[in-house]
Amino acid sequence: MAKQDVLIVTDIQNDFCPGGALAVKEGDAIVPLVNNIMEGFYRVVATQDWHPKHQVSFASNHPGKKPYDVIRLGDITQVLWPDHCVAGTPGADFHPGLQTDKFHLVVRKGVNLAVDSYSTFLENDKKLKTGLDGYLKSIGADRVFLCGLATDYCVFYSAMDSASFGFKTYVIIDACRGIDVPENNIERSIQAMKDTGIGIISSGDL
Ligand code: VGL
Ligand code: ZN
Repeated sequence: MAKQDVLIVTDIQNDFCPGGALAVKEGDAIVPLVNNIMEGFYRVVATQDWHPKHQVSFASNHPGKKPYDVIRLGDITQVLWPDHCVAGTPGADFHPGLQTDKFHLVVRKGVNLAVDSYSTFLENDKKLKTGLDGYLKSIGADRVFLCGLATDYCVFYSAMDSASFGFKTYVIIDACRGIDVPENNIERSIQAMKDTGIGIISSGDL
């Protein structure tokens, strides 16, 4: 891979792995593959879901609601989640098998109490920036490759924003796992990414 190719390792954290608060099926199964993929990249950015305890996306903060209910927050449609990735807790730590020494930069997201953030570029209001677009532009990034969790949420929204900020964007699909709520959400997200011109590739294609 060229120096201008950047790998974004998305949210491979304990709470998204089996036994975690918002476990993604086989979430931990991608860890050896992701470690392997990182070897081929000069620059690796990791993202970390990092929520305050009373984040608006937690069902526990909405009396009468339960996880996976969907609510409207102004203009934003928000899925309510079990409490997860609370800043500074073990659930928010990276999976212990992940080679975190390879990370050049860690972007924490979802830190805003009132607005969730799936994408590692823009919060769910599509306005507040994490600053990652500026970082990538300043290092001259050309192609952005994504892997991690979850295919249909943080990987999906990050890939869509990456493309809209003008980066050639690829999702390494065998190095991702998804939540798939609502039903067939993974398939729909993959289709939407393809329709946007995002490359859906396999690690074997790198
Ligand atoms: C994620 C739901 C809530 C993700 C984060 O990393 O895909 N999904 N918070
Ligand atoms: Zn979250």
